[in-house]
Amino acid sequence: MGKTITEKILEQHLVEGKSERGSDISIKIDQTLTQDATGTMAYLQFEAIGIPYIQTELSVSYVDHNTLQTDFKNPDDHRYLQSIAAKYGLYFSRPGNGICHQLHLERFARPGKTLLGSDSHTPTGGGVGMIAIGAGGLDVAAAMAGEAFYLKMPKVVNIHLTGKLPDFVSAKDVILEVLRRIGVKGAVNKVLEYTGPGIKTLSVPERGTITNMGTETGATTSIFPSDEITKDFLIAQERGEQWVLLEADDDAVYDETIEINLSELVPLVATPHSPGNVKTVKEVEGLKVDQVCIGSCTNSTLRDLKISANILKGKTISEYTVLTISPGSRQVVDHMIKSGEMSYLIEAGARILENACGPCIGMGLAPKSDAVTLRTFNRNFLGRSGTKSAQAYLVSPETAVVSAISGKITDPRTFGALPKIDMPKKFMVNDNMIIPPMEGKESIEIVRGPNIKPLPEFNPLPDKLEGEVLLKVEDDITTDHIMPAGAKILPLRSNIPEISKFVFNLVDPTFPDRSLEKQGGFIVGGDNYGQGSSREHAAIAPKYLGLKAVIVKSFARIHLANLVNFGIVPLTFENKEDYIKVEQGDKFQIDLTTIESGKVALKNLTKGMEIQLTHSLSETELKVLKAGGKLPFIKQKHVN
Ligand code: MIC
Ligand code: SF4
Repeated sequence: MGKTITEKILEQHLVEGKSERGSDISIKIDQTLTQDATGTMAYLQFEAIGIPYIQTELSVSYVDHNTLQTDFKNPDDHRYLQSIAAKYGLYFSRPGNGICHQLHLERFARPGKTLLGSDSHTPTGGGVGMIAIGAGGLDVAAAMAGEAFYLKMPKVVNIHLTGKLPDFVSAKDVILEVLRRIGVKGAVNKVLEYTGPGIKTLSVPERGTITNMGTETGATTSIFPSDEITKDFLIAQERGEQWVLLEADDDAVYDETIEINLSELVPLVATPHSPGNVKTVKEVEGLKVDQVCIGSCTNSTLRDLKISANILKGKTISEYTVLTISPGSRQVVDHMIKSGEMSYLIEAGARILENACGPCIGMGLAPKSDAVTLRTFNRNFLGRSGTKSAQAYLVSPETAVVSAISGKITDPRTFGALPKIDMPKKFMVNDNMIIPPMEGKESIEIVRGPNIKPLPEFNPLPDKLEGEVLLKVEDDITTDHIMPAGAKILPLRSNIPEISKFVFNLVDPTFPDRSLEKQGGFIVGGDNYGQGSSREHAAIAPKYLGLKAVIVKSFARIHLANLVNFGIVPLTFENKEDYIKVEQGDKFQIDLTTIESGKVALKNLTKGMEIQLTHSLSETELKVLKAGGKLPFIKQKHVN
């Protein structure tokens, strides 16, 4: 029987388990990446594991999230990360160099390899035919220490592309079409694998846009084949020798197939406040736009900036609209400057920002009150822009710039002829802002600023959990709800006591105090709890406040793993209808002695009823939970 690309790579990297859909497996990780907002915690954990040198083929520490330096905290963290990289043998990408996923695709992603990144958009690497997975920082720290990565053998969905994108319709519209069809929980424990003649019309950066935002479907990852187009991209990045051919067999068996004819696609938009609320641009056309932001790891490639610049050439943006550009990397900027195209952006009135995440994560350039903000980004969750009353819409660069000119949401196909852009045969490669692993590492001292607080320690799991339902929430709660980001909170990522004061800040700001006062308790939620970011702070900080278990209809993959990693019990209602039988303030008693059987009884003492709970935890995950989390679990292993 033929194999999918996903199976080929996973089987080559299999450490434990069987290559059967749904079974628990572990795989060897070749490469890791971290960014600064998750990296500080990941490296504190790596230090705690106590391994003298990284065990991966390649690990890179990027700085791209916390680049707004309003005080000492972020620059102190950057120094810490640089000293860690030097001591433990990592590449260090300096602040200003660009966004981790864009840079990794340009400089390090390799077909056929596995990559684990402490950022949910790590699947961008799937654009060159690698299995690139987002995970919590502790899982990445463990991978750097040589531990295998545990996951469920995913189902593989064939996204079969035919045709060719019409003018003014681009890669972003492809992934928005996927989201329109399957929604934000349509691909949990699945890999989206792209096949068909249509893929030959998509360059690697365009493929990267699609695999990047595949994260918003809940997918474990997304992947394209490694073909001649991949080869040309790697040659253009002076990495031609790293190319290998990697395609699915003709008789590969997929669990599902989604047919997309690229020729039939139209400009699409994700409306507030979910990437899954997809409409055609035509449906929302005419809405006045206050802010347009081009950038983020989804759409900040040279292709995206070139098309934006050439549409804007000789025009001026609307007097009511602010336009920001945050380029993906220095390579992109270098090309734009040398070709003269950067001037088109500047002359049109764009505000050029740093090569970093920037407004995507509310790090500056928050929109005005009640603003309509049109973004080429991948997430439009409530409040993420930094302004709670703002309405964020996600679109392609083409729709974004045409709308910036008109000052209202505009179907870009009304613009006229699509300007032609020339892509270089060779990229301007300059790695002088990536510091390679150094010699003489033993003598290197780790530099810690006062904002870096030691890791909190947690106890092994007891047999019985007792407490109150501290919060009851709906479906699709994101990690941005649980542990918000933005310019004020992100600098506290290496300080758990401080950051925990902001848990559920947008939902119920009384949560941290109530939780501490009651000595912890439970959260009850709906479907897809914890979707979005990989930030393990959405588990560590609530754990610090005393959270014992989360009981929901269903979980998003990365958050579920993060809960286990920090000893919070993730349970689901056996019967989803039981969700309505529980209220905030109810007193619970949960008996964990039967957890190995897959079932757990919940006594609702307030309502005087028993509710059956269940879970999907593997044997290893149960052991991790019992040890009180992954760090004590790994330490135990190294001692034994
Ligand atoms: C995001 O886009 O939400 C982030 C910020 O990149 C996160 C990581 C983090 O919270 O640090 C992600 O996507 O994993
Ligand atoms: Fe950065 Fe935004 Fe990409 Fe997250 S989604 S890595 S914040 S650019």
